Amino acid sequence: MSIISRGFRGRRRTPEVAGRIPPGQHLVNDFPVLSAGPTPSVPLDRWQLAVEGAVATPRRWSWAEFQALEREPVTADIHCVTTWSKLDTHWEGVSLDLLLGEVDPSGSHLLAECHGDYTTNLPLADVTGGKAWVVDTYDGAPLEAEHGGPARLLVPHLYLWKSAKWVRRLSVLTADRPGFWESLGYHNHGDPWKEERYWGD
Ligand SMILES: Nc1nc2c(c(=O)[nH]1)N[C@H]1C(S)=C(S)[C@@H](COP(=O)(O)O)O[C@H]1N2
Ligand SMILES: [Mo]
Repeated sequence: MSIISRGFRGRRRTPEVAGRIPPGQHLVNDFPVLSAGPTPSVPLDRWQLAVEGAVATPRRWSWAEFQALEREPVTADIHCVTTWSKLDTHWEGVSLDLLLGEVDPSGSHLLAECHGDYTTNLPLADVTGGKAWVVDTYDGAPLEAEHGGPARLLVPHLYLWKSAKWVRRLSVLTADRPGFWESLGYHNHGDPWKEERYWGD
């Protein structure tokens, strides 16, 4: 038993695991909290998700309406620019393919806006095709407020600052516009496999 657990917790990684850790990242087992400001408290009876901007038919969902949308389980590896990565995280939520399909977007980019004024920008190509969700469940339980509950964006193929917590509006843009960290020197795109950490990377 002790031999098994020592081997399991040891520093050596199987090639399978090692191949899932982007350059400059290390594995963590806990789930660090990174927020630029205080955790907002968002009562569910006032919660809304708006998808609007350069779209044919802007939409808003109440919490009850959002719960009635088709949901997907998501298992994903997540990577924070501060160098921690976490493998096989389990979430549940609504695909951005579904949400954007409801509004008929005509733009090229998305700006995610949050309670607490955080924003982040993404090309539409990075949030369509099964790559992004608005999630409200982590590990089978309602998403904790410090991790973005009631609901957050999840875009696991990009550094985690793109996964906006406490999301309230997804605005389709006809031109790119840097968000909070992108205006402060973080890379505009944020692909962990290319180490797109800061402007100029
Ligand atoms: N609204 C909002 N979303 C946010 C942030 C934030 O400060 N505010 N921080 C980002 C950063 S830098 C990271 S690494 C992740 C952290 O998510 P976690 O706290 O659930 O680990 O959330 C991202 N989403
Ligand atoms: Mo971050």
